[in-house]
Amino acid sequence: MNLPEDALNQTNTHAELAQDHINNDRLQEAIAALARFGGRADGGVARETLTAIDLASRRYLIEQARALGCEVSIDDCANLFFRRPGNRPELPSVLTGSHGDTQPVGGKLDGAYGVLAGLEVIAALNDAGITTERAIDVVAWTNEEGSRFGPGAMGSSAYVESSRLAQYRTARDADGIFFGDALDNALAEVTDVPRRTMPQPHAACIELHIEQGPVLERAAIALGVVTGIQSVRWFTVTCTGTAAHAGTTPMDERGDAMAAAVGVAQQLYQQASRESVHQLRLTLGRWQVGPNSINTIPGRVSFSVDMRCGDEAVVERFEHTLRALLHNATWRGSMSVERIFMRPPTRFPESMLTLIEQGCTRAGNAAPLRLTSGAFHDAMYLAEHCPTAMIFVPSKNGISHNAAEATDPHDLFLGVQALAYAVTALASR
Ligand code: HGY
Ligand code: MN
Ligand code: MN
Repeated sequence: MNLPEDALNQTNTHAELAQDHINNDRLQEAIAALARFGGRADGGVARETLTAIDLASRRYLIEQARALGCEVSIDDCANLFFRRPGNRPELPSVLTGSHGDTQPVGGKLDGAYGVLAGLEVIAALNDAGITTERAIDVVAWTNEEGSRFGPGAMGSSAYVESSRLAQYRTARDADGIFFGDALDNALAEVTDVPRRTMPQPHAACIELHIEQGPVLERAAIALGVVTGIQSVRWFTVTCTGTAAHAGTTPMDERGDAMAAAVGVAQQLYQQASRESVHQLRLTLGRWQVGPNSINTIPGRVSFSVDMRCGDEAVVERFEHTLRALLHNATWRGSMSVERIFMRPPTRFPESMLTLIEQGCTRAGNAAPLRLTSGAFHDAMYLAEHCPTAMIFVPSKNGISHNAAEATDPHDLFLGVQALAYAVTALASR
């Protein structure tokens, strides 16, 4: 959209003013305050989606947003929206934010940083006395992590395609609780918050997030312009044998499900090392053993498979290898595999990358680095809904999904400044 000269000047002025009104002390206090919801003695955060702690943190965010003058609403997947109205309500809003839930042992920043950054941008616009043309929506997505209920990014994927929600409602956590029941319970807690239809049109979406990897830190560059997100697939592999006595059953007469599962796991790691040249990443993060007794031969073992790669052909080949392994297995038990999550690579549009680069360069007074995200994010679904992009800040030692997750406070500040510039420019058009 080509703006007349004076409108273009006002856009840039507003973007620069918003950037310059970001308040670092307020930002750091907000990060510390939200981290208290599920705060751990080791400095990490345990706030899995739709737990009582997550619901309490949501109530806190609602209060913070209302204190900033935002209109708060919630949709059928309990995605929370904090809206700062614009001059022209008929125009699609600009969306920013991230997820509020964490890993079972997570950090203060994964997800939370992006939500709080959006609220800080609104506070800066309030301080600067700026009214944008378009409304700005800050979102806290439900269940991005997918660790309590699989798959990941449930809230954002249901937002862009609401037919997904029915299936998601049947997901169960380790205690057998249905996502649908946890969702209904969460919605019942916020009867003071109007329900919002999903999806809604948006002019653009920008998600600010920590990198969760080592690239920016090794390059000694404070801001990253994310060009896309690599492919991801999740599976559950189940080996079913025969539970039996550990002391009386001869080794050659066992239906040992653990022996079978470990054999498959070893072959998967060998395949992954053959594909490591393509940067394939394999994680077998969750194992369930039945009956899980020290002196009973495991009768049932299931384990999760998380595989990622920038090259979809590599992931496709790996899935084929996995399925062939199970099909050709020769042992007295049975093996099965279920794919529970699949997302091809995401690419963000150049027009958004250029705008993000402007905001990063002005904030950091240095050129940002372009990189692909190794982690998945809600932005991978919003990218199919509206022009979308992401901004990264470095993670210390590249660590995340760990209590030690941390980012230099000044880098956190620069990231929000870059976000303020880009969101305000988009909302002023
Ligand atoms: O697993 C992921 O990539 C995201 O951090 N949940
Ligand atoms: Mn995240
Ligand atoms: Mn995460």
